[in-house]
Amino acid sequence: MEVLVVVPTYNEADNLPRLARALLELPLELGLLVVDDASPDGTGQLAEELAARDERVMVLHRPGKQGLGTAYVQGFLWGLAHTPARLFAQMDADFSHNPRRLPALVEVARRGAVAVGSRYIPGGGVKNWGLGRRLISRGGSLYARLVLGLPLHDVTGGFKCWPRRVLEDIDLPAIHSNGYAFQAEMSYRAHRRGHRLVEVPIVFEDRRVGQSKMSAAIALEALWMVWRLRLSRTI
Ligand SMILES: Nc1nc2c(ncn2[C@@H]2O[C@H](COP(=O)(O)OP(=O)(O)OP(=O)(O)O)[C@@H](O)[C@H]2O)c(=O)[nH]1
Ligand SMILES: [Mg+2]
Repeated sequence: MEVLVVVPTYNEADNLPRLARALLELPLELGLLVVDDASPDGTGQLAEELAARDERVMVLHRPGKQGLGTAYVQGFLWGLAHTPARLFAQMDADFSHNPRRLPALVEVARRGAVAVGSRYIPGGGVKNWGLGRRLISRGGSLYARLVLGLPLHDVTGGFKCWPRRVLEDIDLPAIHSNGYAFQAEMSYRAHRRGHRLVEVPIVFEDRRVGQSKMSAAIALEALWMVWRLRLSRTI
């Protein structure tokens, strides 16, 4: 296995089997690690069925919804300890991240850089987002880029591919942020440790029209989290 793809799931029964198929058909030597938080819709059971049918699929079950950040941290730590993968990818289960873009991310990570899927460079974009959400997301990334000095135009995206040695170097167990701040914190840690970050254009597709978890409270929290990262003495 060259690449371990870590996919956190919470109520993704409609998406997970299709996503697994799309990933396993790619011309990559990959493993798929599903990190499920006891999804009430039975996603965890579906993941077990996929794992029974294909040895490339693995499942971590957690007892309840604990957030996407800790799911990734646990998934990466498990993969580092239990697989020989040289690269570790992360992506959403809901097809917001097109599995067909994974090879492009892998290609960059093979050369030693952290590959960061980016909506805000030429060739990238978003579908199904209104102007308000676009402005908040783009503005938030610009703000975080300036405060943190990150060489990224998309700081909150979650479609990335990591070389093993970078994950081993950024003190994963020390990460406690969840949500949008988690994506920024991972990239910031890698950047601070001197690793190269390279953006790869992706088109992000929202699964739902209208319904967004983005709120004024989340946006304000993100503004503060960026400064918490910047002022941290241990990163
Ligand atoms: N294990 C785990 N996975 C989660 C949790 N929250 C979200 N996820 C998964 O993380 C990925 C991204 O979450 P989404 O809910 O799609 O987040 P989003 O794209 O900001 O919001 P949506 O508009 O609902 O798509 C998906 O694969 C989710 O199933 C969680 O608490 N635990
Ligand atoms: Mg989503």
